[in-house]
Amino acid sequence: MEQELLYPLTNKCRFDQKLDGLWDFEFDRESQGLADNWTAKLPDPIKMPVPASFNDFFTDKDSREYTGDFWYAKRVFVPGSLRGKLIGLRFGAATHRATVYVNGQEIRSHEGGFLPFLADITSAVKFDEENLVVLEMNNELHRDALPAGDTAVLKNGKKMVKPFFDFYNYSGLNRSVHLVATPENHVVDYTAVSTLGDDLATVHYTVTTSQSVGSVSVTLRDKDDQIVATSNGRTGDLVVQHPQLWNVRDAHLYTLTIQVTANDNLIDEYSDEIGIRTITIAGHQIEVNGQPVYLKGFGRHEDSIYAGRAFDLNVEKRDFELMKWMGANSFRTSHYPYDEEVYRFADREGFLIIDEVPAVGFKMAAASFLGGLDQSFFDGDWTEELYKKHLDQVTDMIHRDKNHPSVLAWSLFNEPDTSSKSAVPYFEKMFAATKALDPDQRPRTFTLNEDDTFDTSYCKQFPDFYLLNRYPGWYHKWGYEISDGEAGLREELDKWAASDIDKPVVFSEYGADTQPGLHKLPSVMWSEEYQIELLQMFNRVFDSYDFIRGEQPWNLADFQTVEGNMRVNGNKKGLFTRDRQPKEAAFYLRHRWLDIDNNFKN
Ligand code: CKX
Repeated sequence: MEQELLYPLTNKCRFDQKLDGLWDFEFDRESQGLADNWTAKLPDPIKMPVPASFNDFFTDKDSREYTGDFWYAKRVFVPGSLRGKLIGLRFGAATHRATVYVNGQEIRSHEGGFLPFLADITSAVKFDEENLVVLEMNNELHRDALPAGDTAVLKNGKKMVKPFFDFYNYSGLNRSVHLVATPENHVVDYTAVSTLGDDLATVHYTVTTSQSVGSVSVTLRDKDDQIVATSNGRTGDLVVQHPQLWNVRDAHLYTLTIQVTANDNLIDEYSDEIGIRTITIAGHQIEVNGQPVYLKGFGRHEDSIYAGRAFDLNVEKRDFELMKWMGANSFRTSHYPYDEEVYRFADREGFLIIDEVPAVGFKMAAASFLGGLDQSFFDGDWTEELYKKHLDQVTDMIHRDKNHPSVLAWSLFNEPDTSSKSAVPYFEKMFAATKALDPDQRPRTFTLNEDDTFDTSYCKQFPDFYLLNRYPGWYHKWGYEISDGEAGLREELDKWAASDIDKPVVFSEYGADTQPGLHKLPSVMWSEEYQIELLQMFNRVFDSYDFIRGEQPWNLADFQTVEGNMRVNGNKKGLFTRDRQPKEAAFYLRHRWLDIDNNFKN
């Protein structure tokens, strides 16, 4: 049960209850909790909302910046009606590592703060009683973990994270916790991949069950709840006549229902919404259902005031409304897989997602946010251990998200150091090991940052299409020199154009930090006018090269970062403020995007 990642639901065979609300919470400054029996009782807890990052609730800096071990606990009533089923706790995201105890019994540990995990608590649970659920957690950063960074010990003995990236290390139970129950013989996973014919589509499915007894039947229903195809068996084809295809900003979903029966008794049932569509890369085109698509959208963060990196349905709803208002059709889950609800929104709204694993900070120079470390990242002796965790998280991300029609591609790294040859073996291994993970064979990619150019990157052979993060006009050639920035950008793009590489290029980051309300004529950096001028510069460049097939400025909204001399209370490159109100540039870009069709350049 522990490797199962299907989204929980309640129906006549299954049970799902969110355990959100106030939990007990306590810092374990001396890492003595285990020795002092905190699994039985936290000695002096405070109340902490779940889901939430703990950091921004505190008014003292030691607590906000706390780095190390910390604990959560909650009493959970498990109804007797669930006897005979497998009982689990599903944690949407425990950042960054957690060990689960139930009634004092250790259940399992998990590392990786942005993907769900299931703890099978069947053997520990007491029915018709309250059960004590306790989590020992840790939010340190290390070079052999994702996302990468260091944990320093200050002279006063306190720990501090030193991320090799700029987003704030928001920690805690950032997504919902679910109490779930499934039949012992149950649907463990399914895959559904479509191929298209002439006014006909075939959904090729596989279903895995926890036991081999029983038979499996699969039904597909349209939005009017009419059955459009049925099939029997653990693998099979669902043939749909006159299919309504899932398309960009024109989503059509079908409900797939899997039933497991034995001797005419229903044993388990699982339903999910799927879309019928194909994704291909053809030359320098990105295609959905065989038609070229130009990406307009954003790099984003799960970030908002008070609750930090917690998933918040209200913020998500607002973000989708903003993206729709802008005329966007896509986004990247920079720099980690987001809450599953985000993908469900995107499935319904017809947005394309570049789904990114938290392989961020794989570059010592990125530590420049805190002073810089000059060494090639992949020369480090930590890469063997890191690789294992990295592959584990790519595997889980693909496992979790593979059935979402909205997922366009997998991003396996953000801005890794590829300008040293020592990156190549790591990339070779990672791209080989992940090749067959996705039954839909979506393209795989990663973002190339400023130092990793056409001339300097040793890893250009790996991606199926390119994501470029480029900052002329901001991190170099800024202000009055922006014209040289444009010239430099064109020089690099001319090289891509003249090469024999024929793959799409998407600009996945570019932008200028902008203080909302700061107006200057003529513009200066940080003013609203300068942000518009920088976007105009990039757009001129995008429109001059046919192989550029998408633009995703950094970022949808301002977000919290580490403190430092490059940031004024966060990264301000948002087109929207942190409280999701537009800067002037949002109106400019909206105008451009409403004028550009989804099939721009064709
Ligand atoms: N790219 C020079 C990664 C993002 C950062 C962005 C920035 C960088 C730029 C790399 O996570 O926020 O500094 O604005």
